[in-house]
Amino acid sequence: MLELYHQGSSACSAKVRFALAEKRLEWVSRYVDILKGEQFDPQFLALNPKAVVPVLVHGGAVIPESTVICEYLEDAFPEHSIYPASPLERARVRAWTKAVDEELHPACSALTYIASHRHTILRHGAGSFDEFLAHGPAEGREARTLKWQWIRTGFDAPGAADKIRLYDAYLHRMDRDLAGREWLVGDGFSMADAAMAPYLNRLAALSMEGLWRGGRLPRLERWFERVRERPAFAPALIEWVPDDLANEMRENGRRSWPDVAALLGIA
Ligand SMILES: N[C@@H](CCC(=O)N[C@@H](CS)C(=O)NCC(=O)O)C(=O)O
Repeated sequence: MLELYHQGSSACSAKVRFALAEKRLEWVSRYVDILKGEQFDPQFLALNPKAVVPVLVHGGAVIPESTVICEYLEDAFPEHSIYPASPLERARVRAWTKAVDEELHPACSALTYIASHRHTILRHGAGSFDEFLAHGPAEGREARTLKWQWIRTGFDAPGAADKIRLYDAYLHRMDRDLAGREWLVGDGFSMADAAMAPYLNRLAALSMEGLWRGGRLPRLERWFERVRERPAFAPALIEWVPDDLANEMRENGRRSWPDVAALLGIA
């Protein structure tokens, strides 16, 4: 049995759900509400001391890290492959997934917390976050401290503007790489597309499609339309987000858009 510890709006969780759906694999949901602090429950910390989702449990074996999980799924269930066959194209897919893990995901966390999640967490009462920052394990501490600054101070947090510029730089890079092609690597949909899709979807969920619409990044706009048309897209990326959270992200994002647009010089 495949069990996935995940959360609706988490981009890393969405990536794994997308891979599972494209590979037509059945899985059991273990929902962890990270906006209410459920990632700090001792049972979850025993699975992942970093206190982040997703975590896959397969036959009792615990596998953290979204990219590692997707590679594991491909190795363990080669049918309906989402990695290209050629070594060079596989390397190109990995270059995208590495960039997501190292740069794009932290930039996305910053924007999401600053533009929306901070309001949700502060409304729920930030007690468990405070407590966990004081007593949590060393693993993941740096990321938690940063997150706390985003929650407390929003756009004024140190480095926030650089993270938003970095996010935008990735959108430009995708648009450039999509010149003359439909998918990011090779001739067909691959894990590179599955890895990037949640980050476009996040911006759409935050009412920030102006980052690519209106002729700004037309190849990226068409790519995202193709991704959205895939049967796996809505079940994996849309339907797990609770309605109240989706509404909150849309409205909070709309209010934050003028700050983001001004920062990036979008009229
Ligand atoms: N490198 C990890 C990052 C995981 C991560 O940052 N997960 C976020 C959601 S996308 C999380 O659980 N955050 C918990 C929190 O905000 O406290 C992966 O790819 O799985």
